[in-house]
Amino acid sequence: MRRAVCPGSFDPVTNGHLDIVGRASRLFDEVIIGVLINQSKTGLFTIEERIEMLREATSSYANVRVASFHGLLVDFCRAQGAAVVVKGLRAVSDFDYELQMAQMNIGLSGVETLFMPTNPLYSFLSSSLVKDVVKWGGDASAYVPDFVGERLVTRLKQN
Ligand code: COD
Repeated sequence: MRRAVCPGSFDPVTNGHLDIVGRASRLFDEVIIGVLINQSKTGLFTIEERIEMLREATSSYANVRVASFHGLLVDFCRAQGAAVVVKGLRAVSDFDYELQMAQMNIGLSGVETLFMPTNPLYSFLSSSLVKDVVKWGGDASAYVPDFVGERLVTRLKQN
């Protein structure tokens, strides 16, 4: 079975993430979304909340599942039986760092990284920007699923 991992923070999931996951799901038998547990960084949403949103947003894909991981991405890939990491590339600015990580990952374990060009609709989109837009009352409905937008409004009102 050809399995791929789409890793990230997903705080929260955006339409840019979902575009990459959807395209990867057509190329691989199974796609595992890996949510990084980063103990040194507090997110807006807990890991459980991010997973819940990802599961809801990808429920129409029969071959996509969601799991969390900590430590090295390559160890997570090995545990999941995945030989490929799929990453979206937004701009040249993403490339430098992504290339370093991809080369380190292949050196560590032989796990390959496949880069997918972002959909131009989402080339400027990140979870951080969406949080900023919603925080200041802007309309992010083109960039996240409706239910994610609602959760953002509720959470940012509380903060
Ligand atoms: N369009 C297309 N793709 C996008 C978009 C967009 N608008 N936004 C995000 N993406 C893709 C990118 O591929 C990105 O890598 C991924 O989605 C996740 O994005 P984020 O912002 O949720 O997550 P990041 O960038 O914080 O995640 C970083 C990782 C968790 C992937 C990385 O830190 C990692 O692999 N950590 C594991 C630790 C490790 O193994 N370290 C050694 C590596 S050498």
